[in-house]
Amino acid sequence: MSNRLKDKWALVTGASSGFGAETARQLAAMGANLLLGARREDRLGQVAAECLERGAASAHIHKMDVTRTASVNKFADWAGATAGRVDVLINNAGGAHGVERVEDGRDDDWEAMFQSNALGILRVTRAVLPLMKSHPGGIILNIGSIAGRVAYEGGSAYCASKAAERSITKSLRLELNGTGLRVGTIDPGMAETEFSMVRLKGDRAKADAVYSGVEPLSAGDVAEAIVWAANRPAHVCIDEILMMCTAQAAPYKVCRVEE
Ligand code: NDP
Ligand code: 8X3
Repeated sequence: MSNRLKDKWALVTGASSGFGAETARQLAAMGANLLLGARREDRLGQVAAECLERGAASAHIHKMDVTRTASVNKFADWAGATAGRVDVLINNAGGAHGVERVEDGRDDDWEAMFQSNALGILRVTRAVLPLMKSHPGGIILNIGSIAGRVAYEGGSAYCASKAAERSITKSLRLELNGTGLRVGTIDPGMAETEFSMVRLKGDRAKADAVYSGVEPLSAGDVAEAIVWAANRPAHVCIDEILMMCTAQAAPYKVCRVEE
């Protein structure tokens, strides 16, 4: 496979764990330069060190919170000063908070999901686009979810925030037509990361139960799809990838084999 990512500048949000961290490691193995952001700076530092071991051309970190415009703008200014350009933007930061039905839903959970999963993508893209526009062939990949396509009970706000991601991706694809920039969405089903610990507010037993009796996607599986899409030639745009583990046919249809 041709390596079109060597020496390219890739910016990954939510690079401190899960898909983002693994995407950074796989981009590193392709020889990319990395600009990594998230709220946990210590974890970003660990990921950056691993990236350098794996062959990254360079790895730079900066604390950022996608729910805050000032933080995102500062991050983009830092990216501009560090790299001068961005070739690959991976809008990955986000997650789910809670599994309550609408009648029991909490405002702070709903707001957190819309702030990160929908508005975060808008903020980061707005701030980073000036670093991409004069470089045709660049690519923006947003991380959506099966939840953005198929709603399920207890998922109302998360599903809606990921449906918003899908619409944002489509609008951007239209708006950037003619610039040579590509836009796509990678939409995984259940994958074992810190996602369920965050969603279930640190309840280890409940988080483990999500993956019980099933081999879910791993962060590595999803990162492979992200890096594959980013590594296509400049005239090829992967608009969307929907991927689930074999045992999952829908958010609510998972075949579990209990021992
Ligand atoms: P993780 O919890 O392992 O990773 C989430 C990442 O997002 C962390 O690096 C976290 O960093 C970062 N993040 C969260 N909120 C913010 C914020 N406000 N500002 C900056 N960074 C933030 O989960 P995943 O890797 O699984 O999730 C990554 C994306 O994939 C999310 O958008 C999620 O919705 C989506 N997804 C997950 C699936 C799954 O089953 N795991 C399936 C489909 C989609 P930090 O806490 O340090 O800020
Ligand atoms: C995460 C996958 O099925 O928990 O986006 O919504 S699911």
